[in-house]
Amino acid sequence: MKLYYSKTSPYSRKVLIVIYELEIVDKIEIMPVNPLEDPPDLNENNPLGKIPTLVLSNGDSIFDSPVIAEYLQRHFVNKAPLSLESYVSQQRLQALADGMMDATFSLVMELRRPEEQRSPFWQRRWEGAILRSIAEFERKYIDDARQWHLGSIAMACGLDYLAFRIPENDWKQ
Ligand SMILES: N[C@@H](CCC(=O)N[C@@H](CS)C(=O)NCC(=O)O)C(=O)O
Repeated sequence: MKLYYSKTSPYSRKVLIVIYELEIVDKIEIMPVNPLEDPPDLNENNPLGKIPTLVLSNGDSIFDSPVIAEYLQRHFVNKAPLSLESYVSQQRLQALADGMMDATFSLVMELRRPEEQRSPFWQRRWEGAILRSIAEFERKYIDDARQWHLGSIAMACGLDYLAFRIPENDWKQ
């Protein structure tokens, strides 16, 4: 299997942590790419041109990161299924964390544009989504932070990405 990946992508990082947690790092070839350079082999495997993208040995490709993470867990580990409530709770946390990554990524890209091309409306919306997500992590998911599952891994990656890209947010406060 081959994983298109970048060190600075929080979604790729989430998948890489799952790979380490499952102890399958020797089964996956990690292919560092910059999706913004439009690498043709990435685009062939994922029409969206996004990372992470996983390519299986039969040539099939899998995206996006929640689907890859679930595929790896189910393919490599034969665990008893979670109750519906636990599954939905973990998936909800992952969706919230991924959404916070989306808002952070969009904000970072917006801040790289010349000032006169930026949209104050969208900046405010993304900042609002980030702040509300952090509040929800603290209010609802603080106990999840003490156990490893897909939701808590996503939460850790989202918060660390925010600290990396927008340090002035200072979420630890
Ligand atoms: N929902 C996707 C998001 C993936 C994503 O947006 N990745 C970014 C890198 S952090 C990317 O490849 N961006 C390229 C682009 O937007 O063209 C996932 O969870 O995998």
